[in-house]
Amino acid sequence: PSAGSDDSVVLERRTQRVGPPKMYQVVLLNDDFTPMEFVVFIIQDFFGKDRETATQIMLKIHLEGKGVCGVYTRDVASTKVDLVLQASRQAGHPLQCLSEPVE
Ligand code: NFA
Repeated sequence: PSAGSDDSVVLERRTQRVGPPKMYQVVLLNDDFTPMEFVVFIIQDFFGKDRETATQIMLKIHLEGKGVCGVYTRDVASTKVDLVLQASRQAGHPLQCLSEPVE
């Protein structure tokens, strides 16, 4: 750590990072209340899937309890989670969304 002119602490990476960044999968969880059509809409709009693929993912979540909607770098995954939760609450649905490291 080194002090900047404003005394704020700056952390510098001193090792070279080699290889791809750690990836995070964004997962939707099943619940008894969110309409299937709303989940399909979310998967299409926020994860860029076509209607058929979105429907397959929604049904997997419905039947198995959870399903991966996409895999992204940490910040993008975190933003997807925030946007999905915001849209779901705004629509009055309890849909749960989270991100977790791949592997
Ligand atoms: N289980 C919900 C229903 O029967 C549908 C659903 C699917 C909800 C996937 C959340 C995630 N209406």
